[in-house]
Amino acid sequence: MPAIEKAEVLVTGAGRNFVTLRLTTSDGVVGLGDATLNGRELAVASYLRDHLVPLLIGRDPARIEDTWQYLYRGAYWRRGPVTMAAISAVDVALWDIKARMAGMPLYQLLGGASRRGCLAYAHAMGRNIPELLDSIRTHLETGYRAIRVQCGVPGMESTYGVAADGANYEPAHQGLAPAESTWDSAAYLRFAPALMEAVRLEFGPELPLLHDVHHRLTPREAASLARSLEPFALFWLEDVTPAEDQAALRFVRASTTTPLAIGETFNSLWDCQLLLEERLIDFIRASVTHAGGITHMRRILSLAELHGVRSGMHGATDISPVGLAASLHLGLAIPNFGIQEHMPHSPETDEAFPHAYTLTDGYLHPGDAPGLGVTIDDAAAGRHPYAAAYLPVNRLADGTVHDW
Ligand code: EZ4
Ligand code: CO
Repeated sequence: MPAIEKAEVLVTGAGRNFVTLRLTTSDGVVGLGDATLNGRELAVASYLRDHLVPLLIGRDPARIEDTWQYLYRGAYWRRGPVTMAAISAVDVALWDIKARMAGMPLYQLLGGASRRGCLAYAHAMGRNIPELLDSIRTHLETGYRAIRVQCGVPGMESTYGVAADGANYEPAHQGLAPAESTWDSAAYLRFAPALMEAVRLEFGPELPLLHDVHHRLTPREAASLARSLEPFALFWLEDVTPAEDQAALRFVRASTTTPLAIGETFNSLWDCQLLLEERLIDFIRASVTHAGGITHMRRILSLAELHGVRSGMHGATDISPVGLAASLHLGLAIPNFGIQEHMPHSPETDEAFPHAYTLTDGYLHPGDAPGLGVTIDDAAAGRHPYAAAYLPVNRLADGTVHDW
């Protein structure tokens, strides 16, 4: 029986901070798992190094389900983003090993391809409407077929999803404390319908449009926004309310026909159980990286399928190429795939994580290399050390801390 012989926790700042688990078996088979938790990276690195790695050495890499149960139930302390990111990394690395041993791309072990590729959506943004329209045009020229639109709000200095300098948007900022931003729900609610109207006028009714509210509204405000956007027929409206309050979406759901997506911060089935069982959402945003790996995400997506909810896995740059590849293998195989978020990684990140996945005509495909199809280039990763970085903290005009 082969055994897990080596377990390395690799921390790099290649393009941004990433934590990767690399398992090596006694047969020399290597598997990778993404353990990146944006702004709290070293907590997961420690959880892995100090608590999981000692338990992994000598275990049978073939026993994926048993290892998952051992690490989840066996800890007594269940769930939480740090624990679940660590378990996810172990789980994905074991699936990578199993698929490499089988000589197959992982999606083959998950039931084979259910589609030609995973429809991706790009992030378009502008500090104002003309800049946003240009950004949408550029992304359509690149081949994307679905676009998330985020725009600066008149009267607000900055907002989620829009780079202050018009460059690529990256929400985490290097430094020893978070940057702070100011938020005004009323200004945003006044502006949002005009924004979507301008986009529809320019690009017509067919282009799938997405928008991320990023957890900032009350249920009443969210319902009002979702209703005001109905004429513009969004593909989805994301994270309208703070995600830990599942029951808040009952009122929003009952108030509007705008499709709803939520869940990028979820880390277990229990975070979305009510949403799925009561059919309060259309798309579940949970990711392989943060919600327990392939093993647990399959359960989430199976429950979602039962209730007519489709996948919309989180795919921002803080999901590493290892995490994105895992999402693509799963997304290609499941029956209820919806869409995959795609925020291209920087050249430094791509160089550190050579990968087989491709983007063609707006569709991502995991490729046909055995396993996940991703490796880590130690030299390239090693050239960029970890540097502390945080997601911003949001405040209202009077200084009250608000959801970011
Ligand atoms: O704020 O990935 O839909 N995408 C998002 C992202 C998240 C970051 C958090 O780490 O909301 O921009
Ligand atoms: Co989001």
